[in-house]
Amino acid sequence: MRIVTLEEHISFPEMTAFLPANIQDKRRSLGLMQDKLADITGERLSTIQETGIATQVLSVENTDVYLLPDSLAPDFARKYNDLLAEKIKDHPSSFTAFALLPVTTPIAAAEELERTVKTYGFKGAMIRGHINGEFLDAPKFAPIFEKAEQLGVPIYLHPGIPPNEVIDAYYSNVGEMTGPNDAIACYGWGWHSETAIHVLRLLVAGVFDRYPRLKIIIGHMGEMLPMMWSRSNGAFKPGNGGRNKRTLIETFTEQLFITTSGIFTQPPLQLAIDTIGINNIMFSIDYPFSSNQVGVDFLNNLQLPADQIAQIAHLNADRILGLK
Ligand code: GRE
Ligand code: ZN
Repeated sequence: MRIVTLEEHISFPEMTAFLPANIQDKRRSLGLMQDKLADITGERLSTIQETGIATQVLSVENTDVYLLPDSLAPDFARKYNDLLAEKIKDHPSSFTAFALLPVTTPIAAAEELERTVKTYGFKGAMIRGHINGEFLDAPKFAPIFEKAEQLGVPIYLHPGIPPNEVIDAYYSNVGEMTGPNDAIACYGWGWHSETAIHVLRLLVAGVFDRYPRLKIIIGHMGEMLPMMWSRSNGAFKPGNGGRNKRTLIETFTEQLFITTSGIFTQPPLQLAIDTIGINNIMFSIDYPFSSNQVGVDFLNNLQLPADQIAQIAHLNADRILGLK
């Protein structure tokens, strides 16, 4: 069976040299798995071949580009995307990518999206979390959505490290489990609730209505939104204070897509099928934070009809990313 995965991360240490010294000190990477994040043709390629994955879409794991001044961010993103394209060029069927965008300079970000899609065949872009405390519903980010819609490529919204104010208010004074990089703030909970809030902001700000062909992808089995589906649908109904013209269910079933990244049990997948629907769910792993083997074992052991498994494994990704 053809398998495509969409939330697979890279980070190249050689790019750190392009950050000014004062900014290198401000990096807030989780600092995990540097060697695996940098690797393309070693364990990454061998395990995708062993597990029978046809194509992985790679994306940058850090938010260093957010730290740069406007004069440097666009060039840094171009260099990163060029390096990524160079490193995967000998394995065109195994690897493609979501672009890194200089989101703090939205016009340049839109140009970089277009350049990477047209030059390298990248499949869209990944944006990580809030952008220095701002969310993508802020009007200044409109050029990115306009360009994504025009090019017909999705934006993958990945969690990012929380703002300092949130860390102080929510994630401090809990013993060892404290600070910006820990499980409660990030990969155990905080990331996922923040990403759900980010998507709900896009809904109530009317962003999906303004860009009706825009496609947003989120990972981690829908970042808890399927669990809250009917309650949130009632709470955010048109006219209840938001600018959205359509209901949450109408909007998300047309324009929001989720992946299985990092969540490999069937009950939350079944919930996602029963809410956002089988057309909107795509298999992903979250390599190297989850292993290719664990992810593919989950897929191969799913107790679902074969046509649903094919949709999750590749048919939806092929359609949404224009892979075939
Ligand atoms: C992720 O990309 O989802 C991720 C990290 C770091 C730790 C865990 C994790 O970037 O799921
Ligand atoms: Zn991830």
